[in-house]
Amino acid sequence: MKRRSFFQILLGSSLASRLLPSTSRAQSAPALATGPFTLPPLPYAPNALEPYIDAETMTLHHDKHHAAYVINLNKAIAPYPDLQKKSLEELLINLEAVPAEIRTTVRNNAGGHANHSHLWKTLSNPGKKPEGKLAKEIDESFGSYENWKEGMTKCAMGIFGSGWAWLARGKDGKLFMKPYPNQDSPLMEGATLVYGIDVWEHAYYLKYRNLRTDYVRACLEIASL
Ligand code: MN3
Repeated sequence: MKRRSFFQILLGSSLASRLLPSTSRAQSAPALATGPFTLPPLPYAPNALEPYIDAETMTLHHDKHHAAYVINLNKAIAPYPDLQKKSLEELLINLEAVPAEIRTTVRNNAGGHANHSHLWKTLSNPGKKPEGKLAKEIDESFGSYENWKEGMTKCAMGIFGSGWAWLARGKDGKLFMKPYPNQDSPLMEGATLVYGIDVWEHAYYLKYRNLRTDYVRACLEIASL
């Protein structure tokens, strides 16, 4: 077969449609854009946190897992224009206002979107210890930054299955550490997020396998409060 005729056949085949860029595919790909919520870009390259977090895990975690929370949240609220006007905080603090048939979906996916959006912004390599007021508050609340890290490790290691350990600021203005199951978020209690450790296996299993403690300690090394 001559080269030219091979390409003519290829171009007419479904294989070609998968290999070649297509306008219609490019337009249909970002399902993310079909709702009020969008996936924030990672604020650094996927390998920026190595060796603590490997590039493959970071890419999958952001581009697939976080993206799925955004897509599923947009899908769930698509039939509800009133919900589309709400912020993540507004949705999560008043889940009773969300229709029962989508309440769990909104809880999981709005929580997932909020938790991950905050997480990416609070990681850097090397990590950045808190300064000023927050540093003082951590010392006052937990004794020292090192004590806080130990507390977060215990909190994260006490979670059975998937969830998060959060440092958050309660409505009373005080810092607290607390474990949350699944994608539940301190935002559900009207607290604000300070620093979270994602202990879902998708966050570490490629690199750390079953060694959750090593992963949790790595997260605390790259914490950027
Ligand atoms: Mn995650």
